[in-house]
Amino acid sequence: MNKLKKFLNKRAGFMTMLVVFLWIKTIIAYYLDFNLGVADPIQHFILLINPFATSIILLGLALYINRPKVSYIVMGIIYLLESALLYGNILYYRQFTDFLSVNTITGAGKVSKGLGASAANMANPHDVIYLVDFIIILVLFLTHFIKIDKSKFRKLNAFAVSMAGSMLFSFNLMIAECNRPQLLGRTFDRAYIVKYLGFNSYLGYDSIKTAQNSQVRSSAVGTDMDHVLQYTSKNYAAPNKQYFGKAKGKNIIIIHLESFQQFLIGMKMNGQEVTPFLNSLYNDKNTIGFDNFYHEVGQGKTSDAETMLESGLFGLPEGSFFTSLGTDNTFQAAPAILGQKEGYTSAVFHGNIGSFWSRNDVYKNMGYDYFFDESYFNQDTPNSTMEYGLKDKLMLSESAKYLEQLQQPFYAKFITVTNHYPFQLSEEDMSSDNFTKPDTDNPTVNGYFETAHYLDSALKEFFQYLKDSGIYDNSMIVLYGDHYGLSNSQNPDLGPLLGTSSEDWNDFDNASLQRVPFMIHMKGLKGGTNHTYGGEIDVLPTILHMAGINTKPYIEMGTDLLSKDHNQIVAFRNKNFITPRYTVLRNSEGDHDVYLNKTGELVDLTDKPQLQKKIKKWQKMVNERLQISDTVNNKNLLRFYTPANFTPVDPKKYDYSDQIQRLLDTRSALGLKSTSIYSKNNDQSTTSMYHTDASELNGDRSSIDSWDYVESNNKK
Ligand code: GP9
Ligand code: MN
Repeated sequence: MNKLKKFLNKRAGFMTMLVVFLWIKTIIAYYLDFNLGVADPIQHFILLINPFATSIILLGLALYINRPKVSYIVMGIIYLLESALLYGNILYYRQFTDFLSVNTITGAGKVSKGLGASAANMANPHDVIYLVDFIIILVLFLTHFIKIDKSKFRKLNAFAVSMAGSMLFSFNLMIAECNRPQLLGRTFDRAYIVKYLGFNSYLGYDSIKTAQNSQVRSSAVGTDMDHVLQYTSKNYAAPNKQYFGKAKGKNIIIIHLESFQQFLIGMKMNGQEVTPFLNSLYNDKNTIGFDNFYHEVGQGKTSDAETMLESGLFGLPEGSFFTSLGTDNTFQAAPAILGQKEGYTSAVFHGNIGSFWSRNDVYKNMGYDYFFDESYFNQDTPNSTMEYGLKDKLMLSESAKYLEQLQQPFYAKFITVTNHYPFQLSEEDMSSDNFTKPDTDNPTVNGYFETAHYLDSALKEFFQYLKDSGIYDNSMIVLYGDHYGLSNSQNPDLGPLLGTSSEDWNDFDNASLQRVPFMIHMKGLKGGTNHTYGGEIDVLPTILHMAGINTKPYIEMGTDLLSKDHNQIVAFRNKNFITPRYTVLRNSEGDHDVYLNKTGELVDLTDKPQLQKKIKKWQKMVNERLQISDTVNNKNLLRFYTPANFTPVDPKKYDYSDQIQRLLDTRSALGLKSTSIYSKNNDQSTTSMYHTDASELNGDRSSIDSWDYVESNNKK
């Protein structure tokens, strides 16, 4: 006891006690109050150590102060602020399942909901745990168990403490990066940064980002839009009369095929089709199936695909647009346009946590009426979820009970996840039709075919339901692959399955594999395979034209794929590009490697000055396109521009926390005028028309059809 007393009466000893107290509180909060999805032992370990580094660095700052009393007071203030940040996050998380960012704390953000009065209602009896330390410290001082250490604290020692903190931080960052590569580069989820690096680092990181953003923004002026408007009007492609308005007034169902590449379409494995249902859909006479359609995502992967498809602008050169700017930017996106022009109700269905890619904020800016994230789905069934959320068969089948309540016409997006890296299915989900995956030495490659096969089977069930419930007859269904599933490093192992040896595999082959499916399917649509070159950036004008909406007033970087004026130069996010004839990639020296698409051979440019000139011209066009998009996004220029007859979206009007009640209220308020499938079906549910062989359910739908689970969750 005496030893302890002696130790605590030293300045460093007192600081150690504060570090330990903060650590205990944070760990309790991690496990008791937050749902951080800690999966493996390494993640538990990271969680246990991550509060140390930054609290040592921060509290250690007080050690540099000479005057003992001041040093203790400053240390106390830092401790108080740290505790407040922790408890503030706890309260905030209880209400919003999210963490405090700089914008939420200062109340500056557009969708930010500050810690208002309601936060106080979020207090819990067990919160006393977070006060105990203060009582202990107070008692220790009052009883003179601890006194202020009057001796001098050497600067060198203070520096040693800072160094120790910094080294610990580097170690923490290193194992975090090993466990989750590109943690800070992609910043997919605030919860991930907190889980790996703690609250202080998250707030520090967020402050840097926020400061950078606001600097770029504050320099922007309304006239910056002039150049952008000139560009979009010059590059506008008028709709094709044959298709314009063909889907007017119909429901639009967007199906996001996770990591799904075009090469899977039509492919056979051991004599069996990998994706029999999608193959039949692709070849259906009512489907326009594109075979030269490319994904154009950057580090923001799924979120970049969503950005392009719905906002008509590219993702960013680094990181994810959704997480870095999407929570604050002004959008003129598909849900709002369709809602305002044609009265669409919009909704997203996705079996992952709502904060992933900051979707719960970005969707509000886009004007999405509903967002059914994982909390709206029953996850209690054993084995129902994987790393990125609920398995597709469960998510799609459970969505039916919400879909049937939406007022028609609806714009509904379904984001699948099961076909996501590492492409591992559990034993029970392996196909009952004995699909045998390939047997290469690379388990990721092999698994990819199996999860794709699963996704295909999930979609088959979904389509059958759409048909049986009658939704199909009145809907346009759009399917797209968001990005590659197998990365360039895996591709050589895939080569032999595609008829190219691993040794001969090259950059042209990698670029060709960036093709993803894009299909538009609608009863009565004149379909066929369309060889037009295009990419994700072109989807928004294509769909809006199908819906009969004039896209001229909107800032869209792509052009309608069905238009005679469509621009067929496909720009990748890294500025490489593809034309109908050539694939143009910059090599490590910064020169262009030009391949002929037809044969894949490298073109010798030395005696082809004409072609050289053309390449330069195309490159300039590609750069301009990407750069204009980046300027609009970085400077948040759409806040200065409102398209004719468009009302800016007010994100504060959207709330995804009590959607069940909202669906019910809307239905009863409309009475006989309600247009939902449920109402049209004489107030009868259609969920029994959904048949799934999802193994987790054992044929019993009761758990997913009932609203009880969600309602009880809602009230929590
Ligand atoms: C998770 C999912 C995956 O919600 O959308 O995102 P990704 O890793 O493909 O970008
Ligand atoms: Mn994805």
